[in-house]
Amino acid sequence: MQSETSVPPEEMLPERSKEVARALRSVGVPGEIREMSGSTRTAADAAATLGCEIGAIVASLVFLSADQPVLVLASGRHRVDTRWLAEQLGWAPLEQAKPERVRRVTGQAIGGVAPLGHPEPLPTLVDGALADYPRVWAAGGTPRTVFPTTHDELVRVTGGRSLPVVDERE
Ligand code: 5CA
Repeated sequence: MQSETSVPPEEMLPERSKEVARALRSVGVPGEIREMSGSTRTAADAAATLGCEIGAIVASLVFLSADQPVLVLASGRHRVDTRWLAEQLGWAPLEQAKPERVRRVTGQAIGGVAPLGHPEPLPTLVDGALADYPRVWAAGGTPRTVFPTTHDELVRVTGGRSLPVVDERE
């Protein structure tokens, strides 16, 4: 449960998470990375481990549009409507990046991809639905690490664009 999560000193974190912690600090984010005893590999795992709503989990998903990577920070309650989203943006179709490509562009493995702390910043889209929650949880670089944040903070630290990722008229 959230109340039981302890914030370890940064040097105790896994190597991948230290990079995320440094990136967070460099943009002035107060939330600290926690290493959980349970899995946070998927949004469902993270919600169960943290004891929060699945919608308050941030899935950090890498897609390719015309082979260019783009990071979509989606609420765990949404399955990104790639066709609709690409149409809204006037972009070439979006396809999900394969695991090797995800690792190359983020330096992190699927299940632990964080919104930042990547070798090069990625163009980022932020699901507006994350604003429904006063606090959301994003991965901290590994499948057991998370940090608390907000929709607005994610937009700020990624230089991202907030928009719906599913057609909400449906
Ligand atoms: N640690 C949690 C958030 S705290 C997390 O990473 N959740 S996630 O939803 O962003 O990560 C799992 C996502 O990885 C899945 O939703 C799926 O979109 C993606 N994924 C899983 N397997 C593959 C795969 N083989 N290729 C590409 N993407 C995949």
